[in-house]
Formats: sequence, C-alpha cells, structure tokens
Amino acid sequence: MSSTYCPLTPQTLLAWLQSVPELASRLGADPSQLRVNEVGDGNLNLVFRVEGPGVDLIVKQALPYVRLVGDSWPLPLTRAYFEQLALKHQALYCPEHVPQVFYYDEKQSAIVMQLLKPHIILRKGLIAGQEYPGLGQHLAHFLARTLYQGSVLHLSGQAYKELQAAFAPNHALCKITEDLVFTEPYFDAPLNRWTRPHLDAEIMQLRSDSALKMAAQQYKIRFMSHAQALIHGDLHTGSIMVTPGDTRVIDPEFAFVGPIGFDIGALLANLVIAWFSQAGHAEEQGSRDTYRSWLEAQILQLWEGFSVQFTKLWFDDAIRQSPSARILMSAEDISAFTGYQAHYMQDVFADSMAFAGLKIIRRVVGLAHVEDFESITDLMQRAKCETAALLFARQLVLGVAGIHGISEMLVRMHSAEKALVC
Ligand code: SR1
Ligand code: MG
Repeated sequence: MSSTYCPLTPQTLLAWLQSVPELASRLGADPSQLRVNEVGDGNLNLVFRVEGPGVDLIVKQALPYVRLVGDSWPLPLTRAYFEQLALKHQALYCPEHVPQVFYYDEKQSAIVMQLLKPHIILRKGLIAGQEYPGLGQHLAHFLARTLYQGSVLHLSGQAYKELQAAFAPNHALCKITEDLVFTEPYFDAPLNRWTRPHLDAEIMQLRSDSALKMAAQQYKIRFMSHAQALIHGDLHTGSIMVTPGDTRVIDPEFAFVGPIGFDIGALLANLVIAWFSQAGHAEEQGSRDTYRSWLEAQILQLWEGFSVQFTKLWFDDAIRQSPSARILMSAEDISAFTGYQAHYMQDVFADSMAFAGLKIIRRVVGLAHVEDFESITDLMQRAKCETAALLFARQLVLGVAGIHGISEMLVRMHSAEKALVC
C-alpha cells in the first residue's frame, strides 16, 4: 500500500486498513467478510462505511479538491487534521454528542471513527417529517458545553491563545465561508445558482440592497475577527446524525476560534429552512402544521437551553473562583457580574440572528444549496418557500423586525410566510 497520499476506493480501502497496525484489531476475525461502501454525499470528502461481523467503522478521507466542483477548485488536505483535532476537543467538552475517533492517518488525510448506527442525517429526517424527542435539548447541551469550554471565558489566557494558534492554519476553510456565505450571494458570482426564473427578481433586488450588503460585510468582518471560542464552523442539519433518542454532531472540518453566534446561527438557519420547506413536503395542505410546531419548539428549546446552560457554566466557574475566573468576586460583585452576563448573551443572540439570516440567504442564492428546498420538485412551490425564507432572512440580518427574543423570531417567521400568501 502506498505510503504517500492517494484517494482511497472501496477496492483499496481494506488493504489500507490492514496495513495500519493500530487498526488491525478493529477489523474482526475475518476481514474478507467486510463490506465497504462509499457513501459521501457532502460537498468535500470521501466517506466509506465498513461493516461486517462485529465491525462498524467510518473512514472519512479528504480529497485535494472540492468534491462538489471538481479538481478546478483545490483545497488543502490538512482539513482532515483540523477535523480530528476539533473532534478531540469536542469529545473532552461533550462526549455524548460526538462520534468516537479511533485513528487519524496524516499521510492519507483520513479519520477512522465510530459508525453511527442506525442514525440518519438530521436533514433527511426533517424532510421526512420525523420528530426526534429531545433534539432541541441535545443541541442546546452540545452548544453550551462546546462553546463555553472552548471559550476565552473558561480557558486560561495561555490555553486560549494556544487553541487559537492551533486552528489558525485552517484559514482555507474559513475562506470558503467568507466567500460563499458573506460575499458571493451579493454579486453575480459565477457559481451562484437559484430557482430560475422564479427567483430572478428577488436575486436582482438582493444585489442592489445596500443595507443588506453592508450588513453582510459587517458580519464577515465579525466572523473573521471575533475570536470568542472554538466553533464547529459548519453546523447545519447535514452535520448532525440522529436516532429518536440520540444526537451526534459530525464534520467539524471548518473549526476555528470564531464567534459563538456563528454556530448557533447556522443551526437556527437550518431549522428555519426546514420549517419554510415543509409546505413543499406536505402530503396535503396543512398536513405538516403539527410538525412545524414541533420544529418551532426545537428552535425555542435550542436557544433557551443554550442560554441557560452557557450562563450557568460561566457563573459556576466564576463563583468557584476557578483558575479561569477573570476577577475575584465578592458577594456584592455578583449582581454586576450577572448584568454583564445578560449583556453578553444579548450580544450572542444578536449575532446568532444575523448569522442565521446570512446562512439562509446563501443556501437559496449561492453555490451550495440544501436538500430541504432542492427536493421540492414543483418549482413554483419551491420558489414560494424560498422567497418566504429570503424575506425572513433579510429581517434577521437587518434586525428591522425588532427581534429581541427567540419567541419574537418565531412570530416573525409566521408573518414572513403570511406576507407572501396575501
Ligand atoms: C465548496 S464547499 C460548500 C459548502 O459545503 C460545506 O458544507 C460548507 O457549508 C461550504 O460552504
Ligand atoms: Mg460538512
């Protein structure tokens, strides 16, 4: 087996696994019984499932280019290194919601990890109208623990700076986000696409919307410079695997030390997209109404759960005067401290709203779309769902609707949709 990088195939994968001493014991008594399938449906990498008696593995290998586009768009293989590093951090912060990593191979830019079974990609479950009890709470827990423990609020100055330095070289992946989320949707970028001709007018309007374009620039700078915590960096519903009782967050290859609201906004955006797309998946008119209410409850639980748990982790650190506490607090200082916490959380909420809006827009207008909308085959219906989502997204970015709390956000979602029906 070649010791230099070479994209693996279902035919070469077993020989490679067998050539790695650390993995030999994971291949069962008779590796010839193993089935290997390439199942990657993401935009960037190869993903292999390896299954057989007593063996359930995933091998994820980076390609030297963007899979979605081809070798005309090169991309560093080092993203696999950052993904396994982020998974290691997340496993320390919140092991219950990430897959277990067994091995990382630097030469092949490949990560060997736990096959999550019988999990499916959350986005597919949401399209099918499947409820997952506890989803909002699980995600709130994941967000609070990873974003607090990987933050400057918790870490010592040295650990925070080392964390930032460790992920700083992942800038090529950050650049994808800077371009695809914050820049390209707002001009005639060659790879942009949208539901044509139905959305042509909306797209032209977007490109001449100065307020929106300025806000996109402002949040691009915030994304690039507001180094609050180690974030996942691409936390959409395709990066989450679920069963009715279990939730696992995968694929943190875009991880870096960035704004907390970017992860929260990404998740909210994708739940909002799921909500707006339901009309296109309804078996008959109104048949997904109850399901939409369930989605709204998840959005509510996600933000409220995150906010309560994050604040508590921070408060407990401060009260314990743990090494990471920034000031020694007397009893009188506590009310000033909780006031500061409230201010901090308002800031995170405002960021989350704006990032959510920008993430929705890029999925309708930019290069990389989402199955929630793409699988609506009636183009008129798809365009209706997308237009309502765009209208709402603009409100999120500009804050024009006075969205000060998560319940107001839900109310505004309904009005955006009604505005189009009338
Ligand atoms: C060129 S990569 C397109 C998108 O796929 C990833 O999942 C990220 O969301 C990225 O923006
Ligand atoms: Mg991904």
